[in-house]
Amino acid sequence: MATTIDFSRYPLTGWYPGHMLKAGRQMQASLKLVDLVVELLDARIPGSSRNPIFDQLFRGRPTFILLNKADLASPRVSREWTASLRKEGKKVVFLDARDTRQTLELVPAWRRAALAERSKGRTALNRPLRIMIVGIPNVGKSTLINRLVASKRAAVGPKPGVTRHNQWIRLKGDVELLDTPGVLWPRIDSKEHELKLALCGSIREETVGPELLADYAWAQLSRQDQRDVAWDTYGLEKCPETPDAFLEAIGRRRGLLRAGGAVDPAQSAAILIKEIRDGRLGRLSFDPSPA
Ligand SMILES: Nc1nc2c(ncn2[C@@H]2O[C@H](COP(=O)(O)OP(=O)(O)OP(=O)(O)O)[C@@H](O)[C@H]2O)c(=O)[nH]1
Ligand SMILES: [Mg+2]
Repeated sequence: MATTIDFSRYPLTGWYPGHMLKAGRQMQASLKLVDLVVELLDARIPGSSRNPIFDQLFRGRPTFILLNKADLASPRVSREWTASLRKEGKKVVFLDARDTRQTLELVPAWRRAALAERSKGRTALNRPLRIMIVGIPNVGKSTLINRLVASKRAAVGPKPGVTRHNQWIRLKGDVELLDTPGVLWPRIDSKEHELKLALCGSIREETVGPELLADYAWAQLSRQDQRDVAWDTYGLEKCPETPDAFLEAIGRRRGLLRAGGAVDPAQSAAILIKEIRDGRLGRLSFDPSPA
């Protein structure tokens, strides 16, 4: 019988740095300048990457939802989320923002929605169409914008908090895109929710603790359909019974040994977290399919 871990007994970090509060206020101020809001979610956690403050902030404004990093998510679970979000009346597109072809297909639909908004007289007619791109940290906002403009105008990187300020970027023709800093919300109410965000790179692993995050990664992997996980990455056939046994197996496979030959669990944890985020363990989703 495999171990179970009660993650709720670990304290919440409450991580909500001041720049996020400021960024949220700036988004609200920018709202009157834009015709359309595009919200990026992480396709691996379609429920847990939705920022509840956006619902209040953008109430009544047309919003497109993109589930980015779809290349890393389970295709089966993604199909189930698509059906459920469409039932809610949302327009949903699963996306790999690094793929130019996929990103360019988005613009005509955005343009139509932005023009429809203008026809209601809410924003001025004699200026470019303006689209604000929002989402939690590290979800791929700046990557998407760079693909659309075919240049590296926005800074991108594999950690949360790369974009620190709003930045307008002109797309060919009459469209301007507003890149915004990733924002979370003041109170994330469960430890598992924090750990999911950390596993997907929206909260830094140092903030939650890499070894606790590795335990959580193990728990997530043990819950997956075992056929979906690329266990052979670490020379395994199935999920080890405990997180410690898992880190031991990873360390042996990768030769992460301390003097004396014992495995260094901290190094194994770091490798595991990085390789899950890079998709080396297969296409995995961490929010269960909606009911
Ligand atoms: N696999 C995969 N990686 C992606 C995708 N989109 C972005 N990335 C990677 O995710 C990381 C974060 O991308 P950014 O564009 O900096 O994310 P961001 O949302 O602007 O992040 P902040 O500015 O920190 O809020 C980078 O390493 C990108 O290469 C995607 O669709 N698939
Ligand atoms: Mg960015």
